Amino acid sequence: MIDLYTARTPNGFKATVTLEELEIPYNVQAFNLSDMTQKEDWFLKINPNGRIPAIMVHR
Ligand SMILES: N[C@@H](CCC(=O)N[C@@H](CS)C(=O)NCC(=O)O)C(=O)O
Repeated sequence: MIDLYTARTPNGFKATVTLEELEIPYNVQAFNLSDMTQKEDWFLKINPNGRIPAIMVHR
């Protein structure tokens, strides 16, 4: 399964549109970037640059 971390921005939409077009199932966690969740320690372990979009693949 894929976890998609995204937000309502053009870069965020790119990842969502790609997964939708490929018909790949995914869970979505949408951030409000002004909350700065993308800079929290748990998210920096997923994407060290602290930006969305990010995808985590669970095998
Ligand atoms: N090419 C960039 C695009 C990501 C990007 O710029 N994301 C912005 C939103 S469109 C972001 O997360 N901004 C919040 C921040 O920098 O704290 C990357 O993947 O590193």
